[in-house]
Amino acid sequence: MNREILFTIEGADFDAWTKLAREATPNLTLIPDLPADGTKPAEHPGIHYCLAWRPRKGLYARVPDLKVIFALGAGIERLLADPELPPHVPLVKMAEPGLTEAMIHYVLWQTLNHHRRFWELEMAQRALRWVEQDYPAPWNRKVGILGLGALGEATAAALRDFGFQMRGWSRSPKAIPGVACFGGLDRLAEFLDGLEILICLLPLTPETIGILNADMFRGLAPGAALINAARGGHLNESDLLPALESGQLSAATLDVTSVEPLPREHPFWRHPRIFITPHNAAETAPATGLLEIARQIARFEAGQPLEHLVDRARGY
Ligand code: NDP
Ligand code: OXD
Repeated sequence: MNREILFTIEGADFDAWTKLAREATPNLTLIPDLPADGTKPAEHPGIHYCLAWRPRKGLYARVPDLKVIFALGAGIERLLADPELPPHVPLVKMAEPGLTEAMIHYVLWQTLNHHRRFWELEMAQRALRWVEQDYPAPWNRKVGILGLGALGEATAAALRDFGFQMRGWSRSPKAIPGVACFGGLDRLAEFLDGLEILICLLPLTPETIGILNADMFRGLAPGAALINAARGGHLNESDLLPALESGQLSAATLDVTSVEPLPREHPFWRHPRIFITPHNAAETAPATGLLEIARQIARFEAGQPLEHLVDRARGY
């Protein structure tokens, strides 16, 4: 099998990707969508697969034989919102070991930051203060993850292995050894009750927009910490500063914000207990991402169902 994939990723180094594709698998050839000389975009008859991230005007009309769209990342809300997205072409979200591992590392880093209040030690150093700190054992720390998909489940398992007392919430019920799982809206309050660190790894859909809000914060343990590594739209941003001021939340880590890059004048930048990272919690690793696409194409061509297929009605 040798398959051509239309490469439509803006800002990516096409030659570097091509080299990685060659190293990762001999079975894929990347085809650039836009001519390097800036001339009129080409038509791509006979190409069945494309790798996409941000919507590109007029793209799909130029790929008349398209059979599957592979998203470069896991969060596909922008691709879904594209009015030109062909309704009958399957859209597959990315789930691959490099992306998952990076997310585990990010969430572990920040979970430890909040669990041990390492951020307080950094502040103490800046103020030349020698402080004493107490902290519970990880198995006495209640940590919960909203979203138990490709990323949430692996992250919950990793934090469990670090000893944390783990809970997870998803739309449908799940069973993950050593993680208390709660399925559906009716079990949300039970999931939240007494949580000390809340992590968001949900997709952004009409049902999850603004889910991180004052109501949710009130359901947590007083002084809980928030880690949002999903999408800025999950957080009702006007609820965050009051929650930090009242002590309902002790601190928050935001990898994502409603406007990115976060404008320089935004108060979140300067808040001593808000930790901002520039939407870099996890990225698809090109080599393993391409291998995953090759695997999915092999399944598809053998008549097996695609995995991580986006359900357009649900929005993820
Ligand atoms: P998946 O689609 O695999 O999993 C989504 C999870 O969320 C599933 O467990 C699903 O439940 C649950 N869910 C969806 N809607 C609801 C709802 N209304 N109520 C309860 N649970 C719900 O996604 P991934 O794990 O691959 O990725 C999650 C998100 O992480 C992405 O959509 C993206 O926004 C974000 N992300 C952020 C990155 C960053 O760098 N900051 C990098 C990569 C991803 P069920 O299992 O029942 O379907
Ligand atoms: C993703 C992302 O969704 O990088 O994969 O944000």
